[in-house]
Amino acid sequence: MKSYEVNFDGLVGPTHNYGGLSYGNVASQSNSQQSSNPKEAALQGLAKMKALMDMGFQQGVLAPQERPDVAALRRLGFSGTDAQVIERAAKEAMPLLVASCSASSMWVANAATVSPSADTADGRVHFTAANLNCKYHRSIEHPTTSRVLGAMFANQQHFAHHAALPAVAQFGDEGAANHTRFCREYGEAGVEFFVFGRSAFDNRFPAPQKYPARQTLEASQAVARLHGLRDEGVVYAQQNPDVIDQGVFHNDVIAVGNGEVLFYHEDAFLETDKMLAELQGKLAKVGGNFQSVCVPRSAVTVDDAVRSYLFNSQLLSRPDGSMLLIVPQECQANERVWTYLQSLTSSGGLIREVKVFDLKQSMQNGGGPACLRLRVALNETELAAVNPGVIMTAPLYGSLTAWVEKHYRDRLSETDLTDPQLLLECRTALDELTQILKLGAVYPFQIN
Ligand code: SUG
Repeated sequence: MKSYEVNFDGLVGPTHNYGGLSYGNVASQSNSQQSSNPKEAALQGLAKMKALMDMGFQQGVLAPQERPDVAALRRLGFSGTDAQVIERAAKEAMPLLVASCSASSMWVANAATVSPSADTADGRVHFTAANLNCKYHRSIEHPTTSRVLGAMFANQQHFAHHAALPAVAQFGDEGAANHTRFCREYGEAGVEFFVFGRSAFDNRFPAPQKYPARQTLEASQAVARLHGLRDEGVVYAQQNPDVIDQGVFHNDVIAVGNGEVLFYHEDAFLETDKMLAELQGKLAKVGGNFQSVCVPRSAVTVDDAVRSYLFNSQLLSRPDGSMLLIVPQECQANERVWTYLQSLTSSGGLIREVKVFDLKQSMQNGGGPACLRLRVALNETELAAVNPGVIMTAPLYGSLTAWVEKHYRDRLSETDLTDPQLLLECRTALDELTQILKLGAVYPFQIN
C-alpha cells in the first residue's frame, strides 16, 4: 500500500504579534514590542503550503486558536463581560493579556507528537498533544489542539488521541519539535528518535545553565509508552546543554531528519557517536540504511544556525529518492550558511536542491519552516480517513487566502491587543474558518 508523509501546516492566527514571551528563544526576545503584520504572516504561511502542494507533496492545514483566550484570563481571576475581562487585564496585568493573545499555536511542530501506525502496538496512528508547560502562553494551547486534532483525525479505527502529559515541568513536552522518525518507507516500521534537554528525575544528566531545557527525558519516555512503541524502535538522545544556552530551545533548531537521513550540526547532541551507532543499528533491524550529514562548526557556527534557522528546514523526499531542503530566506542572507548549502547540493550527496521561502513574520518570533508543520505519516487508507476539509487543494487555498484578506489586520501593536473589538473580529473569522475546514465546533466560544 502507498504511504505518505503529510505536512499539516499551522495557519497563522489573526492576533499574530511580537510579545517577547519566550525566554531562551533569541528571535522572540529581540523582536519584542515590534509591530506585526498578521495578514502578511498568514499569507506567507499559505504560500508555503501552496508551493509544497504544487510540487506534488501531500499538504494539510491546522487551524489557529481563539485569541485572546478570555477563558484563560477568567481562570486567572479577571471577571465581568468579555470586554471587561480584556480591559481589566490590560489595566492590571498587561503581560497576561499579551500572553493570552499569542498566536503561538501556528508552530504546530509543537502541537503534538505523532507515531505512525507501522510503529505502534495497536496499529493505529497515535497523537499526544504537547503540554508546552515551559511557557504560560503556550501551556494554554493543548485543550484546543486536542479538539482540533480530534476533528481532523476523527476515525477511531485508525487514529488514537492522548491528552497532554501532566502539566508540570518534570513532564515538559514540546511535541514533534524534539521528535524525528527514521524509516525506509513511510508505511514501514521505523525508528523514533526522541531528543530531550534534561532529565527531571536523574541528576546524572547535565542541564543548561542559562536557558530552560523545555523537553524532559521522562516526558519523551511517557509518550513512547502511550504510543505503544517497541524498545527496538526507539532511540533517546540528549541535546547538548551548551547549545540550549546559545538559543537552541528545541532540537529542530539544530537538526532535522527524514527517511533514512539525519542532517545535524556537529554540536547538536551529547554522545553523538553512540547515538549514531544506535540509530544505525536499530534502523538496520527494520531494513533501513541510516545516513547522517554532519554540518561542521568550522563551516556553520551554532550562532549561524540560530540566526539563519538552517536546521529548521523541511527535508523532503522526492520521487527519485533524492531530497529537497525547504529553508527560510534568512539562510540566503547568511554568507556562511549559503556557501555551505551551495556546496551541499553540488556535492553529489542525497540533498540536491534548496528552496527558499519568505517566512519573516513567523521567523521574527523564532518559527521557521519546520516549526510551522506537523508531520503525519499515513498510508492510503488512513489518508482517506482524514477529514477531507483540512487537506490542501487549489480551491481551499483560494478560500483561505480570501478569508485572510477579509478578516486579518495588517498591523498589530501591543496597544491594539487591548481593543475588545479584536476578540470579536477573531471569533467571527474563526467561526467562518470552522465551516471552511469542516471542523465542527472546536473553539471555547463555540462550545460554551
Ligand atoms: O515556543 N515562539 C515559539 C516558537 C516555536 C518554534 N517552534 C519550533 N522550533 N518547533 C516558542 O518559543 C514567541 C511568541 C512571542 O514572543 O510573541 C514564541 O512563542
